[in-house]
Formats: sequence, structure tokens, C-alpha cells
Amino acid sequence: MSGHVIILGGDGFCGWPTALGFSQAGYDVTIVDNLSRRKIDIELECESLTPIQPILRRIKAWNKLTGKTVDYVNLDVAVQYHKLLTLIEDTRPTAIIHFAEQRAAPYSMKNSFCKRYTVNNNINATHNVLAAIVESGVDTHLVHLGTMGVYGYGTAGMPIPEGYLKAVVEGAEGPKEIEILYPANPGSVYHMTKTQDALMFYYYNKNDGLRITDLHQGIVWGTNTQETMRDEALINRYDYDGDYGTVLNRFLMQSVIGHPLTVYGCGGQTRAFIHINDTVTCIKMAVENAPKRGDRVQIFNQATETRTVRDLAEIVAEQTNAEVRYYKNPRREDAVNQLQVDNTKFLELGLKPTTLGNGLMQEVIDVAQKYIGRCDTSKIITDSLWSKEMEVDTRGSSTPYEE
Ligand code: NAD
Ligand code: USQ
Repeated sequence: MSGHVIILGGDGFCGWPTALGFSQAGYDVTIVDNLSRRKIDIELECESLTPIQPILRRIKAWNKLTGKTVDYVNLDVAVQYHKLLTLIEDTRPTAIIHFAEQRAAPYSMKNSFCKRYTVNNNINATHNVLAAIVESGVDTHLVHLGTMGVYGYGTAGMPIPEGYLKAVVEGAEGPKEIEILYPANPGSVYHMTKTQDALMFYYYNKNDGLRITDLHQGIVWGTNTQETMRDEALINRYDYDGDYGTVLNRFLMQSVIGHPLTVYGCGGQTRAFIHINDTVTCIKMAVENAPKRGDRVQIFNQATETRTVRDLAEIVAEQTNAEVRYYKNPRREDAVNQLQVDNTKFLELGLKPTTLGNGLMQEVIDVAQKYIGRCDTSKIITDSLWSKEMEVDTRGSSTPYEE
């Protein structure tokens, strides 16, 4: 395996282990990141539970350990178009992996500044990459991290297909089968930007023949991969706060510090999950199975299992004796939904899913235990609300809110 990959957002939670995974596999890697996520830590007065090192120190530690070089370019993909274009022209990458977006749904709903920042950043970043690939003339493969949330989590009565939906429409000459992009149904401003990304991919693929893979990823859990575990200076980010912490990693950290598990509503929300190891594996599979020129946008569902939030809380409580509490849901979402996800494409490529039953929850608990002194408990309860009428619930209840 060889070639050059540019990793946009390579300093982030998914991007950093992906960068090391590709470097380990023999690729030349260039990380692009404007460190905006680290700046949001300062804005929110909250840090990763794990002590992540500055980007150049991380890269130096990797080089010292392995002899491998990873390049780093600080640029804002949403703003510094010409710097991005020059980088693509100079490096002529095999693939560009695009993680460089504001990814927290609660942060995107916090206030109008955060809504506008999320839209400006995410949509301009994606459009700049597309326009720069066209202008450069480089035949590269764009691999984008999208989200399961583009589909909504509606009870479709069938597994959510991989991007495209077969539909029967009433034509002039009777019923006709067509295939359309699965209808977009975003649940936050953040998720809305991902549905816009999908349209931009559709257009640039149709108009310019760009080769694009959109990975509709579920909620990522875990912290470390084989590579980030090799030295403390390589440790990955662990978000636990009410904006950036995702549900399973939050529950695991809460169980360690003795905070009740913060189930929103009745916990009947079903979501799709994937372990960070599988994120890296899937992205490698996507890069190595690029669409050919002329193929439509390739869409994979990048998730390995679905669970309700209540199930997750029960599993964590059973393993750790944590208390489960129910909080008024700060989000506007269905109290209960079913969700089945078709992930045949990655399974056919050989993915062996890491599920909750594989014992890796203990590894996350161990990481949380090690760094628990860094936790600011005042950041656990979210104050990001989906609408003005909602209230922050700091106390919770021992019984679920109505379904
Ligand atoms: P993250 O916030 O940890 O990483 C994103 C990185 O991109 C950060 O390092 C940030 O500084 C950088 N960035 C953001 N905007 C940029 C810009 N304009 N220019 C340059 N760099 C920029 O997020 P993550 O958890 O690693 O998520 C990465 C991608 O995967 C996101 O697009 C997200 O939507 C998607 N995703 C994440 C999850 C998850 O559970 N974490 C699940 C599904 C999809
Ligand atoms: N939830 C709780 N308690 C908590 C935190 C969350 O009950 O303490 C619930 C939420 O209400 C929601 C579910 O858990 O129903 C998932 O929330 P989350 O914060 O773990 O995940 P989400 O907001 O959906 O976003 C995350 C990533 C995002 C990615 C998305 C994939 O931050 O970048 O796109 O997962 S997906 O959910 O499949 O759309």
C-alpha cells in the first residue's frame, strides 16, 4: 500500500488515528488542520480528558518511534482556498480524506454564532475541496466523513440502504422504478450541513466526474488505536463534555467518576455505533476501493451495530454499578425510534466488526480512570438546547420521561 494521502482535519478525534494508521501502512501522509477544535476547547473552557499533545509534538513522537515522517500544514480549508489548491497541485494525492468540519450537534445548536459558524465552516470547507480538485486537474479520490444522521433516524420499516433508495413513481406510462438519494432528514444544524455536503458531491460527480466516497458514519466510541497506544505523546482525544462528548464515551467516563449516567428523555433513541479501530479500518478500505472515473458517488454506511441509549446505559451500569438517571431531553428528536442499518458493503470488503461485546469498553474505562483528575464535572450537563422553550435539567429523575 502506497501513495500520498492528505488528511483534512487530521488533528481531530477520528483524523489523528487515521493519519497514524495510514502512515503505519506505508502511505505518505500530510495532515491539514487549522486547530479550530483546540480553539473551541478554549472557548468552552473544557479540554479532552486525555492530555493530547500539540500537533508538532505528536508528529515528532511518531517520527521518533517509527522513523516515519508525517507532514503538517496549518490552513483553514473553509477560507484559505489558494493554499489548499497549491497543496493539492504540489502533492498530487491518491486520496484526500475530509474530516475538517465542526462535528458536534449540540455545539451547532448552542446559539446563532455557533449555528452560523457551523454552516460557514462545513459547507465552505467541503465546497473549497471540490472546487480545488477540479481546478487542480488532479485525478484524486475524495473520501468524506458524513453521518448516519443524514437519513434521520426514522423507523423506515427496513434497513437504511447505503445512500440510495429504490422508489416506484407513477409515470405517464404507469409505475416506474427510479433510484434516488435517500431523502435527507437532518436533526440539527450540524447534521443539516452534512445533507448539503451530499448534494455538493452529487453535483460535482455529475458535472466534473469527480471520484467521491461518502462514508455515512455512526457514533464513534473508544479512544485509542494500536498506533495511538504506542506512546503517551500519541494519545487520542477523549471528549466528555455536554457539547462534544458522545453518548457511550460519556457514559463510560461518568461511571468512572460516580456521576449518574445522563440518559436523555426515556432513552428510547436508537443510534448506530462504530469503534474508532473500525473507523480507521473502514477508511483504509474505502481508499483502497476507490470508485472509477464515471462511477456515481459511492456511499457506505460506516456503522457496526445499533443500540438504544437506554440499552447502552444498562450495559454500562451492569459492568460498573453506575446509577442511571433520566434528564429532560435538550434535543428535539423522536423519544423512541427503531433503526436498522445496511452495512453490507464494508462486510463484503472483509470488515470484522468490533462490537460492544468485544471487551473494549473496559479499555475506555481504564483510560478514563487514568485521567479522571483532568475531568471538570461542571461540564458534564449540557446547556445547549434545541429551542428556546426548553430548560437545562441539572438534576434528572430516577424514572424515564414519557415515551
Ligand atoms: P473533531 O472535531 O475531533 O475533528 C475535526 C478536525 O477538523 C479538528 O481537528 C478541527 O480542528 C479540524 N477542522 C475543522 N474545521 C476545519 C477547517 N475549516 N480547516 C481545517 N481544519 C478544520 O471531529 P471528529 O470526531 O474527528 O470528526 C471528524 C469527522 O467525522 C467530522 O466531519 C464528523 O462529522 C465525522 N463523524 C464523526 C463522528 C464521531 O462520533 N466523532 C461520527 C460520525 C461522523
Ligand atoms: N444522549 C443521551 N445522553 C447524553 C448524550 C447523548 O441520552 O449524555 C443521546 C442524544 O439525545 C442522542 C444520542 O444520545 O439521541 C446520540 O447523541 P451523541 O451526542 O452521542 O451523538 P450525535 O449528536 O448524534 O453526534 C455524534 C457525532 C457526530 C456524528 C453523529 C453520528 O458528534 O459528529 O455525525 O454522532 S449519528 O448519530 O449516527 O448521526
